[in-house]
Amino acid sequence: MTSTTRLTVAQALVRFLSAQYTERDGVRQRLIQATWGIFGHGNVAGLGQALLEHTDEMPYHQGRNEQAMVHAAVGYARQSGRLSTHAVTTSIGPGATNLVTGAALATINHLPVLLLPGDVFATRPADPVLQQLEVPYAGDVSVNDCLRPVSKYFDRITRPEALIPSALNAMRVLTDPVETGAVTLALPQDVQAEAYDWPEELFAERTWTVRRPGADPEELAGAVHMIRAAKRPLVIAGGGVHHSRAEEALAEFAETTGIPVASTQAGKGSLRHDHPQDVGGVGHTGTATADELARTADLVIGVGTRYTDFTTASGTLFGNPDVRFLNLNIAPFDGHKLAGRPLVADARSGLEELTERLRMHGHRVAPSYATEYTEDKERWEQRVDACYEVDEPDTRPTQPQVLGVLDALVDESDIIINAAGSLPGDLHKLWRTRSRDQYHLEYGYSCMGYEIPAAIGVKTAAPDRPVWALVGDGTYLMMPTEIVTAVQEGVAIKLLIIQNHGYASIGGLSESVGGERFGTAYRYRSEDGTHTGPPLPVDLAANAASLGMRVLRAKTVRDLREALAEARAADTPTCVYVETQTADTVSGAPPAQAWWDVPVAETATRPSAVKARELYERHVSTRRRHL
Ligand SMILES: Cc1ncc(C[n+]2csc(CCOP(=O)(O)OP(=O)(O)O)c2C)c(N)n1
Ligand SMILES: [Mg+2]
Repeated sequence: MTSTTRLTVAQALVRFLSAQYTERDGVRQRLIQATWGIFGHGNVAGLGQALLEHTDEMPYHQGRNEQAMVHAAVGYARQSGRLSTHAVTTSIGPGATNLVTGAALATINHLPVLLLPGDVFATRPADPVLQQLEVPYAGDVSVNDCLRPVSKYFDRITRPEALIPSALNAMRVLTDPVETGAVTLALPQDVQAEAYDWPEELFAERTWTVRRPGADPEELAGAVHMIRAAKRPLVIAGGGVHHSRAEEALAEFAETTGIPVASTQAGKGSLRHDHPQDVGGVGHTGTATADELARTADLVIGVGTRYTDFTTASGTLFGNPDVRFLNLNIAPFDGHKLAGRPLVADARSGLEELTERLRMHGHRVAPSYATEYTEDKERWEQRVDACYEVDEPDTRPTQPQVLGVLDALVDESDIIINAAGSLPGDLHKLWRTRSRDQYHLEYGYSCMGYEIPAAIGVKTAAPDRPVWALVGDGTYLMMPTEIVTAVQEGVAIKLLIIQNHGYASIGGLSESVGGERFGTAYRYRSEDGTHTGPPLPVDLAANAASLGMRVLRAKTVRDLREALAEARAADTPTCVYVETQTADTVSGAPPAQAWWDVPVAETATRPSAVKARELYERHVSTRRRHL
């Protein structure tokens, strides 16, 4: 007879989770390292009690906002190479639906996170319970069903024994490099507290191998043939290079073949910025070097990329009439994009196999091609230098100058985190990435507010490294809550707030599409009813200080140098606050080198929109559908 243990569903789940491990390349680690939680109706007596009872096996982190807890878990998972993550438990109702944004972000970015929202009573003794949405036509729907489309696996545990297959499936998906993303186990609160006789084997240590599938021989042979036939090949490195830890394999591939490597936001840092084959960011926020190579490439080799509209300049970037795509991707769905030839494999395995074959053939690009991109790259570097240059250190910096000051301060150990605003574009064009994981941009969901909680997650995974959250004023206001968490736990994140009184990025975009910056400045309403009055007297530095952070205010470039150096050396959570020049205008970085499709009004009375539409139609006419 199998021996059993009598535990509640919540207790069994916590014990089960604390015994799950991942393994890849001979390294084994805990899959669910800790659990974040905000308690309320729906988890306080179930999972809350279980976590209290098992604090030794399952560390608990207290958060302030459910969405932010998911961001922290995602930051931790990304920094851990997707081999370890956190769980997040919430109450029912608003606590649960606050997870939706975080879940979408995790799923889009292929980052594992386990969500454990409380749910309405399975036994329905007194509907509606507090915070229950009643759906008259469907008794089995709760607000947690909002999590279905943003989850890679969803189950509702309406009976204790259903936890067994469901928990195993949840682990399968979290550790599958193709499938991984948000995984949701909705837990009706009566079931959480219900006891059951669990088979002991459920709690035995279990190791999930994170696989590295190699390429199919025919696909590989075809890929080698395509590369050997190409005159102007270009690699586009995406986030899959990092997820697979394929940076060294990519460097070897690039050095062997001389093929230049451009990168997406998620892939930046795949090669160090000073690697001869690194040509920087590609697409709408890319460098002139990479975008010119993309325009003229006859073969684009996508490695671990989803080809978002930023990367393809909304279908207008790849202009060579003969261009073909070869997509090394572990997910067939992405491998087939742009009617490309798929090479379905783990990025590292696939690159190693390609390099070996191409080396056998002694394949290398023409020296003239290498000279061309090397010289172009040198010209772009001079533009970066010009953006960073400071003539008058006693004036307010521009945003690129802020990045220049940070650039001069950091080394390989620093990690910079950002997700939205004008910073992603500036960073993609300008930032000189010094290590494989220095550039932490969340640009799959580009979610304002990701930065601060993600920094806590990253710092938890990399406690000895300086971790910087870079935020605009709009982003800061969206989610400053987790500063309190960093202060409480002594997580010494560094926060850089860039104040420009509103949404500079969207303001610039609005202007370019005939929107006249409508609704994008943080200014008083003027007498004519528009938001064009003076800037608001909001003091974000005082706000951060009120939440417990040490705050350094920098008025000039000179102050900023000192403040950032002091923050870098600090071992408590420290914020640097700086106001940049030219409040409502563009940031001062080089303009976009490629288009991005934001449809402009087809009919309008205001001349700005009419003019913008003309330009829009010209761009649309250059779009290609690759077949
Ligand atoms: C949660 C969320 N809401 C809205 C947006 C759309 N959006 C992108 S950037 C931006 C403005 C960001 O302002 P700020 O952080 O001050 O940066 P700035 O543009 O001034 O550099 C907005 C509203 C978003 N990305 N995320
Ligand atoms: Mg701003």
